[in-house]
Amino acid sequence: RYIGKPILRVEDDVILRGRAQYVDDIEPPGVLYAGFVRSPYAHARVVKVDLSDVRGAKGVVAVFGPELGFAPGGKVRYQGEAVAMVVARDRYLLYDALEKAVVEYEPLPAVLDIFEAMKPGAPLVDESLGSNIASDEVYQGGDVEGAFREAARVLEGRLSTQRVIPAAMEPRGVVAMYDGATLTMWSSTQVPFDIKKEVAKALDLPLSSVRVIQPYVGGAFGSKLLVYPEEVAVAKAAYMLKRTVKWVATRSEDFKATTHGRALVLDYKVAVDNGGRILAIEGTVYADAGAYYWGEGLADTAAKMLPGPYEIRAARVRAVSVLTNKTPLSAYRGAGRPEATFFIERIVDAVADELGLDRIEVRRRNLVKRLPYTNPLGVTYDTGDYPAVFERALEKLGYYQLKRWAEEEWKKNGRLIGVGLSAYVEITTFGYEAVVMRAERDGSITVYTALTPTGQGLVTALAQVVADELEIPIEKVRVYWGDTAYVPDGIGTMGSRSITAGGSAAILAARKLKAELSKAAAQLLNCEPVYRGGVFHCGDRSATIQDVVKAVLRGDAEAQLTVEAIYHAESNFPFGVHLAVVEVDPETGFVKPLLYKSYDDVGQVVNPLLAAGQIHGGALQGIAQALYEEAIYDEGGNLLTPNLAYYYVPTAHEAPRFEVYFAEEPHPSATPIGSKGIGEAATIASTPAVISAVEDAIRKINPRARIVKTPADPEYVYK
Ligand code: MCN
Ligand code: MO
Repeated sequence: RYIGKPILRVEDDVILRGRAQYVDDIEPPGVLYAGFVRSPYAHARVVKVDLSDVRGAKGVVAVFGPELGFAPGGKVRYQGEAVAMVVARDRYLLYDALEKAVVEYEPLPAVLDIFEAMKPGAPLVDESLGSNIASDEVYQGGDVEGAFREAARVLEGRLSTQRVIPAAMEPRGVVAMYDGATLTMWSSTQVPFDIKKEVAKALDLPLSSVRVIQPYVGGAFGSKLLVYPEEVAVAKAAYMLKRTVKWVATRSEDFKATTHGRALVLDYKVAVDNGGRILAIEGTVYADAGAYYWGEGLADTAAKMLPGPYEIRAARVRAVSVLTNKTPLSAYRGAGRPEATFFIERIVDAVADELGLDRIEVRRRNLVKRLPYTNPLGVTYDTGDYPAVFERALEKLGYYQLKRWAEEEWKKNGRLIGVGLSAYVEITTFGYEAVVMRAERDGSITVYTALTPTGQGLVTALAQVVADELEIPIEKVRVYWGDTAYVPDGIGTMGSRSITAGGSAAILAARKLKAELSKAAAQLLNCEPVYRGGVFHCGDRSATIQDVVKAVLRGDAEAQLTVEAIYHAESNFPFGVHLAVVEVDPETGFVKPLLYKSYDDVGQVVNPLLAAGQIHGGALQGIAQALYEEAIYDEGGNLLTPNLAYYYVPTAHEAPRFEVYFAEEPHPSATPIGSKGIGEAATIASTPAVISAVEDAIRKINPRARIVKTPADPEYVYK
């Protein structure tokens, strides 16, 4: 069996030798380069777009203005919004030509703060809405008023998470080629099927004549799961010019033109009894949605997951998404769950402190005791045993030993070391996923998946799953992804759904293929064969997959050697406990993460090496969220962190030491594969664990310190 083993990534040979093709490596002969004229203003009326000098500039092939749908409503709503597109035969000439665009703007007052944006008379980002509130929903359940009446204590406060920039190593980019019959696109995306549908609609082409390929992608983190205006515009240009057109964002362009993440704020009130039991929670989650409401439901997800893994019997949480003159907000690794987890974990720590109880003990008292469990906002957590996993995690992570060690270091050496812990429950997996599988004449198996890996190692994981199901060596399985020509439809890689939804589809396809091969083998061997280890047996006679395929292809049998399976997945809910150890420099407030440990129950672990990799990368992103990453705007809406010189993305150097554990007795999901997602778990659990650790450290010198926002950067920690 391959499932459960730390198989090395089959992707890496290609990637590490520099042979993987990313969008910008795709250079068809005669390719033209597209670039965008972007607004320097965060909010302005577009009075006039004069592109005559651009049209006359050297190397320019075509110029597209507002007619292509840029600056809808005649105004720009965030710095970096496109107002025109230029296509040139050379990249350098393109950037020279872009500077020749003359756009006359009438600047409008920009609104940057969500609370300002909600005030009557605030400048409107979208006049057609009549206010800056793009969405406003209330989620509730249980007797909230009763719980507050009964409460021994009521705690309230505001918690906020900063806006961050996903900053994938590879910026977005797209190539579109039109040969008069087929429009073929390559995009650095998570959603080739969505692009295909939207482009076909925009150009009024049949779906069958649009093909979208997702080549290797250097990271996405949720920021490539929308169909972006540039993708449609480049497709239109290629179609109109009957040429090949490429656009690849520069880093600073990507920082403004690709969606940002987080930026949620919670105002809360909790009702607690004297034993630290949380009876009810009431509050509002606000999202700083940016200039367009693209990241639908982020505040809503955070609201619905706010109770976390705790049995809180009543809740009323409002979710409000507020437009501002910033880059639109959308999914970023965890998309609502990191914020919900940060909020509830901060609240639980506050309850413990307020009542003078141990933070662990308060968690213990509040954890959901029996699964499945429906939280007061209607979300049903599927499987698990939170109390047992929690206790086992405490042991494995060595929480109390580390606390003692930190205390000794403080007493003996004056070191400010803090230990923090977080527990989380999150939602992973949704929707359908498709797999096409073919048995080849040499007995090997070709698998086409609609998943869209961007670094997770899914080619390896799917090969493990298929090799196990067909009982054949993994070398006989080849997995292809990211081409709408080979799979009818699919959703893609997001929501930590891939191995659970796509792996389950692969299991169903392998079973179908086995059944078809078995039918053919029965004809060939003249009996009902038994399948074992890739071979059909009838007494002492046998036929390999290869024999059967050859027979079928010779016309000896009627069988389907290409099968297709679609799996519709229900969501599942991983649970885990993460721990962080940090050291604070009392002179500067600088925080150094020393150690990070995790214990997760994600059902069946398919490949512990891949899963651990997800913890490392995810935790590092969450640590940066806790300590330093931040998209900063000035009051005019200028992005002051427009590139990697000003925006701090963590590197290996900033990483702590990791110890990653998975539950010895996992609780599987109700899917053929039994896994739950791990792709976002550490991004979700790490921020609150790190913040709790920083607070633990600084309390040694300031017992009343309380961290209520991220990032806890040196300036904030020092205060
Ligand atoms: N895995 C496993 N056992 C499990 C669950 C997962 O071995 N029980 C393995 C899988 O085989 C896969 C990896 O862990 O190799 C992640 O699987 P899964 O949890 O199904 O998540 P997805 O593959 O759907 O990945 C999406 C997830 C999301 S939503 C974001 S955002 C994110 C993330 O993955 N973006 C990433 N991790 C990323 N990692 C990289 N390198 N780049 C990104 O852009
Ligand atoms: Mo994601």
